[in-house]
Amino acid sequence: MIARELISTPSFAAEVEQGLTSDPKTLPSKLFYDAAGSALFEKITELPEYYLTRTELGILQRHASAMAQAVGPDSTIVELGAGTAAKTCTLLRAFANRQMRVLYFPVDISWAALAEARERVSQKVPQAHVRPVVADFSGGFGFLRDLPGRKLVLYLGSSIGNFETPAAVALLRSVRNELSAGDSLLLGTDLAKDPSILLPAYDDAQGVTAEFNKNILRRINHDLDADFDLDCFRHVARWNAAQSRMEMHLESLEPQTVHLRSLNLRVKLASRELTHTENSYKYTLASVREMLKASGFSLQKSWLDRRKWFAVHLAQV
Ligand code: AVJ
Repeated sequence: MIARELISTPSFAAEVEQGLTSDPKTLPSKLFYDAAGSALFEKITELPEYYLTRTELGILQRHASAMAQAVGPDSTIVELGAGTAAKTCTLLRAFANRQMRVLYFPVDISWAALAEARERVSQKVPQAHVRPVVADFSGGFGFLRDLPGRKLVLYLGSSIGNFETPAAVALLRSVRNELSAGDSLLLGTDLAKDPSILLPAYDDAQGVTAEFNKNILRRINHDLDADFDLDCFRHVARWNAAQSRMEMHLESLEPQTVHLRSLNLRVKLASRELTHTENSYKYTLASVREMLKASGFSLQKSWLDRRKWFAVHLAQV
């Protein structure tokens, strides 16, 4: 595996300190994904209310060969935030069925997830050559330049939705800047829909999403020797219509002071005070087209499920 040094990445401690001393308080959503958080997210993807993963998988299954045809032969497939590559096998198989050479570079911050991805792909699509890359996006996308051939970059799961538009455009633009004419991007985005569908997807009956949200406090307790009492917080999911995004917050249930010993920091929280932990933007075809255009891509085709809940877009450099 290829490992990258991430000198410019602010540390977990620095990001937590920055967020908890801001007004309003925030904790960046990327901090969710320690081993426990990643396992909880996997559980979320299987919840009845969380339609995103299975809807995107349905789109990929139904349209994989059309996608492979639109992309054309002999592409090197690079997946950003590949995780365990559960959804990607369908697509890789469609490429393999068209007798194209399939070279697959899953990129992720988690070495363990990549090991699983490699295992899964070699079992399900034996024709594929898998080359895992350990990298964090805050280190840039320079690794794309080193990869051989015409490239198809996959960015699935509406992961882009965690970024506010300027940051999303900056991310896509820095991907674009490492690509050349003829390369393409396959982007998965959740779509705006009735809040009666969105709210339960981010506040499920079993409380898995609440646990996922609170796990960030557990992680801070563990990694920064802090004393958050998880029972003194409530998971809050909100639809922000003006910004077209779902938000997650942690609401303090009482006035309290938390001690983060490793940072020598005491954080005061008022009763009902919210700490913002995640944005999850919900797009329209027009807003995706706009975002891609601003990033130097041109939207070629969008595939949607029947209910128009999710979309997978092919864009050209
Ligand atoms: C992994 C960012 C796509 O925003 O839906 C799931 C994360 N947060 N439930 C999303 C998440 C709450 C997820 N993404």
